[in-house]
Amino acid sequence: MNYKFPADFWWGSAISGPQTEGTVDGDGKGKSIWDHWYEESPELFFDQVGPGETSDVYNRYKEDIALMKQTGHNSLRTSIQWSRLIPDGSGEVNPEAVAFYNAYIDELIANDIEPFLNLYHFDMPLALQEKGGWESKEVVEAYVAYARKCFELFGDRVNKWFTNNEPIVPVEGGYLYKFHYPSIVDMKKAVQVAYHESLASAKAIQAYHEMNLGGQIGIVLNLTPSYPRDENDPEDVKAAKLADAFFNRSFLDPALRGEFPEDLVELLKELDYLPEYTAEELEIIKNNTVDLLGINYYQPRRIKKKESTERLSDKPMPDDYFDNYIWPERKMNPYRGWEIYEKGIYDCLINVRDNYGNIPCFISENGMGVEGEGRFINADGMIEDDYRIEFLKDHLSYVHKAIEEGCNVKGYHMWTCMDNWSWTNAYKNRYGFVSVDLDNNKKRTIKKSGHWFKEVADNNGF
Ligand code: BGP
Repeated sequence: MNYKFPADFWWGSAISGPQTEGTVDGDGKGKSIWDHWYEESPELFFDQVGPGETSDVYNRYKEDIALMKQTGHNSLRTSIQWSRLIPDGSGEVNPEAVAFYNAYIDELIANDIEPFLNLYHFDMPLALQEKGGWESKEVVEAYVAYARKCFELFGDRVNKWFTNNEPIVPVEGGYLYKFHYPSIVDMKKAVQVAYHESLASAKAIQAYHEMNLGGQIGIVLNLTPSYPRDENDPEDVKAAKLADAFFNRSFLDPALRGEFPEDLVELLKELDYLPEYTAEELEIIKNNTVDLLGINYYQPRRIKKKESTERLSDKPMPDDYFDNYIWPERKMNPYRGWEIYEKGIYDCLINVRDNYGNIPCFISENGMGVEGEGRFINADGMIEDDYRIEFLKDHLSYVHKAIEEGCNVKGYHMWTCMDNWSWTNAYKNRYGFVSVDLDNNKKRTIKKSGHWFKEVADNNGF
């Protein structure tokens, strides 16, 4: 064996409530922004199926947990749907949701799969979006009450909590580049939203620690290491540093150090885009950093100084400060169109080791989306995804290298367990260890990578 991992390494995958549960008529779930957006504007999604049509874990969780077991999981991250547990976002708890999450958690534990629970995965309850969503302080307070409720209900058995998955994405998608609801372009609001997400996360951490439940609480950040075109060109380097501030340090610094990056704050001040904040809130952020960091890594950013005159908006945008460029040596995922750069995962881990106190972390998402994966089905009905096995080996070997060099890495979760519904792409890109046949009652079949992963987990290495 070439790569042996530390004892008790977390092997598994990540999923999210909104992408897997499905809507069940009469189960009391309220609407999230995604339910609403698909209903309101189906044309934006080319009439693809919406979040009601996910893989139906709500009804099939026992079968799916058995598949997790068969694919080597000793841990799984999923999220609670806020709009399922508290249909209006604040107020009454839905007893059917409590029964469902209790049964789901208990089934995971009975199968020796440790549940990691995330509180927010892009799914703002519609009733709260109508009050401004993350733009509003009232919503921050509603989120903290919801977080407390989750700790109270499930904190006796769940010991790994996450306040938010990829908080930069609702900022980018909802307020800058129009791929999430409310789909507007307004950097001042984007900054307020980002600030409130950090504040909400710190307040949830504070609440969790005050409750003394004995587990750990962290955040999941998607990190995109930003590489300058020319390391010897100070302007390229400056542009890459700013892209890093916008998209990585904007959340890494408050979550891990309790403060916001100085260069970003300076720039926002110049633009008159600082959010509304109080000294007391900054103190809460300062004193309530995470116990644990989840890193989602898919692809890097390749950055050069601003050369184009093209502007995405009349108002300031992050893109006014840098251009993206195509690295001539880049390797592309031929089945989806993202760059694959396995060394990026190592660079993320080294960054946490060197600049963020080497706090415990794990890879909380990493994976390869493939369009048209059906073409790789063999005569026995199994998808032979050798490309995914190669992808995993390449990334895991870099995770291993980081561990050997002293990084405090506790586990690796792939995105994702079963092929699932995704925000704007529905079922187009398949990521799972297990395929889901949409034409045959969503029949699940383990892919070759799922069998491979089981061996890796059983041997704690490969
Ligand atoms: C991450 C999200 C996931 C998932 C994944 C794959 O950013 O946390 O929810 O969707 O990306 O992306 P996509 O489904 O768009 O290919």
